[in-house]
Amino acid sequence: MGLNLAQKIIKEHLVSGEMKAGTEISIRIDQTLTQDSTGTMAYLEFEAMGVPRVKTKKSVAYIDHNTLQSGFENADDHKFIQTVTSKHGIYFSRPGNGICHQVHLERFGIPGMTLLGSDSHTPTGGGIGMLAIGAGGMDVAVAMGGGAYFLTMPKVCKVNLVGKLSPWVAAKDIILEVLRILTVKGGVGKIIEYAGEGVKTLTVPERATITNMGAELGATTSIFPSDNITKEFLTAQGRAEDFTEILPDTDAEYDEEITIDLSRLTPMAAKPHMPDNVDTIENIGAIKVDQVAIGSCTNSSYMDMMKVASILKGKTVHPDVSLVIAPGSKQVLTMLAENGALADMVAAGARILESACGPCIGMGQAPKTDAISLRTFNRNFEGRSGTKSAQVYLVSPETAAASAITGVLTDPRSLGDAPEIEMPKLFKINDNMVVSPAPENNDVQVVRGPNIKPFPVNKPMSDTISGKALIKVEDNITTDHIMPSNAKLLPFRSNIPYLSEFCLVPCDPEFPARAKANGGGFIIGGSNYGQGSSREHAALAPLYLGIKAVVVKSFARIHVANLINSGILPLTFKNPDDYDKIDRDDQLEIKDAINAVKVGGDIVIRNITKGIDIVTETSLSGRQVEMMLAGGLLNYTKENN
Ligand code: MIC
Ligand code: SF4
Repeated sequence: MGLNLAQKIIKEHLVSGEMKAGTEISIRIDQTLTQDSTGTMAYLEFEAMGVPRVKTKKSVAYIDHNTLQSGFENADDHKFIQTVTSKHGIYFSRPGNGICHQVHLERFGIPGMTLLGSDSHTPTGGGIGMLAIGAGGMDVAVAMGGGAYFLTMPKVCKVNLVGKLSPWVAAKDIILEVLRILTVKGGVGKIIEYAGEGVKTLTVPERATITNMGAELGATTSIFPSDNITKEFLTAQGRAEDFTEILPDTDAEYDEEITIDLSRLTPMAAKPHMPDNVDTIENIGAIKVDQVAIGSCTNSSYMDMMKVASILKGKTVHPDVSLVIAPGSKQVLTMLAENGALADMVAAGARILESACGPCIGMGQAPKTDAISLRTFNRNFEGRSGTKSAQVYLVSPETAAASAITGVLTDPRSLGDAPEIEMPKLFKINDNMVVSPAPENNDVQVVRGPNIKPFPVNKPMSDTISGKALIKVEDNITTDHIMPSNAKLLPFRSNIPYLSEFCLVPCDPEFPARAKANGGGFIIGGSNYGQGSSREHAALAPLYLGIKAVVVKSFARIHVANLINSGILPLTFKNPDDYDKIDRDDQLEIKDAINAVKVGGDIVIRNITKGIDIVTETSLSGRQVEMMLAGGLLNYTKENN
């Protein structure tokens, strides 16, 4: 039987397990990336593991999230990361060099390699045929130390692309269509592998837009083949030697398959407040727009920016619209500056932001009350923009730029002929903002500012787990709900005690106080609990508040791994309707928990308040059982060294 692309790379990197969907495997990690808002914690954890030097082929630390510097905290974190990475053999991409995923794709990603990143959009690397996976900081720390990455062997879902996109229809519209079909939980436990004739019509930046936003499907990762188009891209990046062709076998088998006819797609948008709430621009109609934001790791490539510049050239942004643009990297920004496209943007009235995440994670540019904000980003969760009442629509750069001029949601096809933007034969290459690490056995002093506080470490699991149901939340709760991120909170990513005061506050402002007053307890949730980001803070803050178990209908992949890494017991209702049998403040108890976790399968929760038993289950691997009993990955690693 032939292998698909994902299986080929996994096979090449397999350390343990069998490539059987649903079973635990572990793979060797070639490269890692971190960004600053998860990186501080990841490097504190790496230090706690006591490994002197990274063992990967290449590890890079990016500074791209926390760049507002409204106080000393961000700058302190940057210095900590710069010094700790230098000491331990990690490359440091300075603030201003660009968004981690964009820069990594341009400068470091290598087809066929594995990449583990402490950011959920790490699968951007799938655009050049990498097996690129997002994970919590602790897993990335382990990988940097040479440890394998453990995951559940995913099913592989083939997305067969046929035909060719019509003018003005973009890669963003393809991934929005996939999201419309599969939904935000449709990718859980799967790798999305793109195949078919349509693949050959897509450039690397277009492929990267699609694999990037595959994170919104909940998928383990997404991947495109590494073919001639990949070769051209790497050659234009001066990295022809990094190219290898990686194609699926002609008789490759897949667990699932869907087909998308590119020629039938039209411009689309994800409506508030979920990336899968997709409709066509035509159906949504010409709603009035207050803000347009172009950039983020999804749509900030040179090609995207050139399209935007050509739409804006000679025009003026509508007086009722604020247009902000953040080119994805220093490379992109330099090229736009040199060829005059930046001048076209500025002349049209665009407000240019630095090459960083910026408004995507609420770091500035919060829209006005009740604003309609069009964004080329990947997430439109309620409140993520920094304004709770804002209505965020996710659109392509073409739709965004067209609407910025007209002031209403505009189908770019109404603009006439689409611009012909050529892929550059040679990108502008200048890696002077990447600092190489100090040599081995250096005496670099790691600089720690006062905001860097110790992170919480759990205790070994107790045999009786009891406490109140401290909160009960709905389906599709995101990590932005569990551990919000915005301009006020992001500076505190290395200060869990402070952050915990905001844990789950968007769902219930009293939750942190209630959790503390009760000495911790349980969280009750619906399906796809913890979707979105990779931030382990969404597990560490609950840990700090004394949360012992999270009981839900289903979990998102990275979050459940982060809970286990923190020693918080993840349980799913055996019968999803039992969700109705627990109310907030009910007193719950699990007896004989150690044995139950060891044996696996059913775990009974006694609802003492209601006098009933509720059957839940865990699907922990042998290693995860050990981790739970030890009180998390750090304790487990120490015990096993
Ligand atoms: C995001 O897009 O939500 C983030 C901010 O990049 C996160 C990482 C973080 O919370 O720091 C992610 O996607 O993992
Ligand atoms: Fe940054 Fe936004 Fe991409 Fe997250 S999704 S890495 S915040 S640009």
